[in-house]
Amino acid sequence: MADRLKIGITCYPSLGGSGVVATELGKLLAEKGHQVHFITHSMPFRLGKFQKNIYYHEVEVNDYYVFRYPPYDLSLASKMAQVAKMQQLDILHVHYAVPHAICAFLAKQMIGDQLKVVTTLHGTDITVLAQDESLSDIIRLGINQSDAVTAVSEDLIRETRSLLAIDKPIDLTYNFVDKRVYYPRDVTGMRHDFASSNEKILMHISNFRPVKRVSDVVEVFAKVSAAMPAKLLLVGEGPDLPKVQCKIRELGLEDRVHFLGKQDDVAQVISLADILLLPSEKESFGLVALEAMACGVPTVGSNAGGIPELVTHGETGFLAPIGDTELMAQYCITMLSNEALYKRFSQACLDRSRFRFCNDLITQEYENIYYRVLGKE
Ligand code: GMT
Repeated sequence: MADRLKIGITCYPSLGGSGVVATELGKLLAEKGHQVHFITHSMPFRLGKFQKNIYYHEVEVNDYYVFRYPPYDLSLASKMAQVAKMQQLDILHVHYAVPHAICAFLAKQMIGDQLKVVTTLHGTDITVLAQDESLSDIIRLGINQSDAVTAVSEDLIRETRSLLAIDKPIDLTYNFVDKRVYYPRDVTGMRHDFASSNEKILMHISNFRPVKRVSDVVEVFAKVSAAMPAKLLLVGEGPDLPKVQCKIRELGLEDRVHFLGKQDDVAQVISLADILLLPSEKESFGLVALEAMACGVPTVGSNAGGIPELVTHGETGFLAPIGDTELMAQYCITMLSNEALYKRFSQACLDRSRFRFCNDLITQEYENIYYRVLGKE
């Protein structure tokens, strides 16, 4: 049995994919016998029930009256150092360069070189923030001072190198799904609540930020539903929701679209769909497409960022240039009007998710990185 480690994890506890990946990874590491300490400003939303080997340390921000802005980053760095010292952490694994890699760097200055820092880049820290000149130098510092850096796609590794001129090796660690949670669920009964038996279900799940191009989802759906009976299920909420509601009204689609709001049981909800739509402008990986894939649901979307590394065009879904809603709709119609073809895609989704993106494999990849930086290979 390899060494059991003490690992601190910091992430945005309430934020989409990166928070999910960080939390699920922590749970899996704890199951394997490592001691995992979450150091975050609130309880990670996917942490769930009590589990052996998992600890939560809340970062409290000092609101001293001379501070114009409460110094969250300094409180986090101090808390990381405190927990590292008290619990004798081996590793601080931070998700997102800003501010977490910088805080970990500060914590390491307080603790000493025996504390190793692993930083995972998830996307917008690079694709958006690294383009802001006021932040690029500090992001570069956080990356260069980490003992290991991982990114969730080859595309994100390339972007990090080109935007920040980073030479340091960056490990590829794809997003993953827990195969005990993500598998095709039997939702026959529930499906009738949303669509009749001759209707296909298209679905989109996101935080409705502009980068997700949810208006394209509506355009694709309008074209598909003009060709065959279909319903659209929209899951999640966010800044673009009012604009999307407006577009649905403009196109007269109100009676064919259901808004489900935020949902926790993604595996159950996604199993309702025939196709997941992901037409994003930027997407470093696209965890939701993997969640769909693991439930046997193919994706039709854009070829942005890391999506093509996940969705194999013509095998587990179809990808089109960003904004090409005509082509995306054609792809949906092709798949949905040929049952044999659809079954082949659905099976390929199950095989690929289990083979390349399963929890055992990716957890092992992270563990190998921890052992490497600790010199315990
Ligand atoms: O996609 C979002 O808006 C949430 C964002 C996040 O920071 O949680 O997701 C990013 O990280 C996920 C986990 O690695 C990736 O699967 C998403 O593709 C990535 N989002 C973007 O790059 C826009």
